[in-house]
Amino acid sequence: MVAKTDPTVAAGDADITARREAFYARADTQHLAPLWTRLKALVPKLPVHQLVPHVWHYDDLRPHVMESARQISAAEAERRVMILENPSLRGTSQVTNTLYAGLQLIMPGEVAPAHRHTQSALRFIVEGSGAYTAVDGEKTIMQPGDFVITPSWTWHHHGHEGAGPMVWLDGLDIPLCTFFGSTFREDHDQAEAPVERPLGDAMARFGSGLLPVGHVAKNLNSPVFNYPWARTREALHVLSKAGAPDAHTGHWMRYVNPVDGGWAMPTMATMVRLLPAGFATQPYRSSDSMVFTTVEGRGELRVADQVFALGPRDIAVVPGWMPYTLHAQDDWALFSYSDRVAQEKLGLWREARG
Ligand code: GTQ
Repeated sequence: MVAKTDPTVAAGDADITARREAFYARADTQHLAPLWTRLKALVPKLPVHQLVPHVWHYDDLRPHVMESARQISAAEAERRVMILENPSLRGTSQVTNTLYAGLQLIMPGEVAPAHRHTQSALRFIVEGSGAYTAVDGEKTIMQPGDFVITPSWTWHHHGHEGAGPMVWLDGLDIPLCTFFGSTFREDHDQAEAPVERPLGDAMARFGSGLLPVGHVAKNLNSPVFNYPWARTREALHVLSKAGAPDAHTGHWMRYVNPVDGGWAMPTMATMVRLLPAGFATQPYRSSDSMVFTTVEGRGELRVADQVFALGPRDIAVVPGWMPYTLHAQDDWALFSYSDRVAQEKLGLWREARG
């Protein structure tokens, strides 16, 4: 039954605001607040966030990244990284609400010392060759376009036995771990953690269309921890000849954990797409804010009413639920990462075409 008289109105409209404010003040002394003044903001119809779309052109970043090596060694810095901050989140080390992005530089002969942390890290190699990362007892030599995984709580260090500077994009779920209050780190007692298996061991065991019989997963990540660009590129080009690209997303593939067919990492979705020269996508949006980088080719990214030209090694961030389109000038290969895996596991992820 609906009450015939509303006691809040019965006292007289003129007093109502003052009476409520006085009530809020009394409740406030007990660290209590009314929901109804905040409900629409707390539970909005559509995602509300401060993020803005942005593009970092590698040519503009590179001099600063290179200068970092003249300012500090990898050993002293522990990780010599220039952080990419969303322009609306300056000072937070966030590229999105849940993700971090940075450009890490290592010079020949340097070692970035071994540590481990609960945050998961991905590396997407931007330039150079000959550097390695050692993860959980195995080294891998990195090449531009390779996607490399550092699972949560695994020992890792980086080194460079080749020539010339080596730069990669670091993607970590740092803000997500901070939000959950689940951030832990530990330093190894040696700069280089023990390497126990030969180069290529993980690829042979897990990345060759085979799995060791009786294999039991060690953690929630793909045991293939380096997905080399040469193989990814070949796959994209072969499939692009076999059929038309998806109208909204292009030829879009995800990096897969061969053990269970799921995502390669437990919090971050890593994907790669090829857009044939001249192809333009129809608008697409999803609830995961996404970081993009161009591997090869160039094109135009439109987000809301902004237009960004993206060339090789440029990095972009597209806020969740903002429609975007991609228009390829030449065959355009784009890597991306987002928190889609975490959103899917929590039943939150949405997408819309058009
Ligand atoms: O390479 O372990 O960009 O721990 C930030 C934190 C890289 C790393 C980053 C890290 C690392």
